[in-house]
Amino acid sequence: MQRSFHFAFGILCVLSLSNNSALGTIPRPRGVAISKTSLYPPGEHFVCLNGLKTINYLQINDDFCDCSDGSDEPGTSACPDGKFHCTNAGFRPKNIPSSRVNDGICDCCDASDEYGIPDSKCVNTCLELGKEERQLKKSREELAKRGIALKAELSSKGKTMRDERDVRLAELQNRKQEADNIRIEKENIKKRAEGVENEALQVYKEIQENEKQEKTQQHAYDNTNEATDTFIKFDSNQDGFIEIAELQSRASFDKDRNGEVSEEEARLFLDEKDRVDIDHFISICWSRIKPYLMLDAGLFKPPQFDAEEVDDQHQQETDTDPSYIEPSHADEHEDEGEAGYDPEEEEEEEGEETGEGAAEEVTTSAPNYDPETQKIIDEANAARNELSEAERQLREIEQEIREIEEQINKDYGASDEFASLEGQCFAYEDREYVYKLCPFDRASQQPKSGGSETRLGSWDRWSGSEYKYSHMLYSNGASCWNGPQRSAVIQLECGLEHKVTGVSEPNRCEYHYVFETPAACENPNNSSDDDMHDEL
Ligand code: MAN
Repeated sequence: MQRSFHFAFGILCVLSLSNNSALGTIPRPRGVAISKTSLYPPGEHFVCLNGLKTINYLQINDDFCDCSDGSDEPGTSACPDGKFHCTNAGFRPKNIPSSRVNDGICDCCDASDEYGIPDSKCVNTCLELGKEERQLKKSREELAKRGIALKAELSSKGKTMRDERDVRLAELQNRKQEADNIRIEKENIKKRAEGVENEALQVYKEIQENEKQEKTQQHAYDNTNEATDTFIKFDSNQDGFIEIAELQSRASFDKDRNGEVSEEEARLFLDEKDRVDIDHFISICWSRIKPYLMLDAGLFKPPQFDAEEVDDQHQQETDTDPSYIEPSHADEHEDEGEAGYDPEEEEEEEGEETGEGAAEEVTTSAPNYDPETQKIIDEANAARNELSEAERQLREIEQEIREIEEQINKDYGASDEFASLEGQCFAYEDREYVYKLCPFDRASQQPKSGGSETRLGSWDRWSGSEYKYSHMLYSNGASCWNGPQRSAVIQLECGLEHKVTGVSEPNRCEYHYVFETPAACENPNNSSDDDMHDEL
């Protein structure tokens, strides 16, 4: 455009918006905010706001960019990066990029940005918008007012809960001290009672030990006799040796149950020898042979234990009984295609030191105590029980202390306004799921079509960035298929009752709840408002 045209346009623009001067106020060029009027003092010259250039006053808004900061064209789109200010009287003022001036699109509610378009459809809607906004603001304020009253009740409830917890904690700490004293006393009583008991039982222990030894010896003797009798029975040619052939005639040694006792099978029972004499038979071979004879005679039935019992049993049995066969070994060998037990493993584990052959566990029954000893035992038992009870009571108190301390240290909001939400759960249903929020505990999701609840997260922390108590974070939820663990952010909004008003999953396995509660109500004056008040 020609400079002369710009100049004429400038006069038009400046004058056309200088109606304020008629009212006796300073004229304000188009697109300049009221607050910045003084930066455009009427006169012959205008100094660009960055101070880099002085131009003729009439060059303001002449649709030609003179100032490098665009300050000479606040009301046209001539300068790149220029700003146009809509006064929007009755609503909120607004700055728009000056490129939008006269572009045919209504950006300002007072239509001032489209002043150069003759048939512009833009009409001034600022009064209606202002009215709507004032109504909205009013209802927000009313909500906040009522909400804040409810929040005050919640805070006082929270404070009462905190006070009660403090009182309870102090009480529990006293009770813990008492309980600990009782425990120490009971422990001393128990120690004394057990000292007396040990002394009284000493004589019985010796008797029992002797009985056990006698029984063990008798058992070993019987076992040796049995081994000797068997040797004589098996030694059919009576040459003082048991040979392979003599075992081959006995079906008991058909380990693989194929109808015949192979030379290899027989040799296994003879300690891999061709023949054995009676001493070798008793000391080595008998412990292998006896279980097979017992099995055949139906005298030995593998007992049924659970795994733990088997372990204990095995320990006991192997300690005392070299011939003990662990039942599970039968299964192992069956897996390998063998039909019966193979005691060899046991023998290897147990060593071959047993000269007595297979011996059974020797047990002794509990002795009949004389009345005085029985009384001492009963007293020791009572002391033991009382100590256990005292320990149990102490543990219970300690557990409650831990729980209360955890609650006392929990952050329930700036004035404990969220405290009473703990222990409650709030549900929200969408098309597919029922979502649950149990504040300070967890967030979860359950399909409506059935199926179990999925944990979306456990209470982690307050996570609001501007105001800490505006958001809650629940993390470490159930792992997402091929993804991270689920987590949920709860956005808190002011409302007159506690309720979840929406749940979404903005990213896979990341959930967003909106939860309304009076505890989130704040005084609206605290929230920052725009610079609109003077123009409303
Ligand atoms: C389930 C729900 C969904 C989630 C998928 C991820 O279907 O927990 O919310 O997106 O698992 O595999």
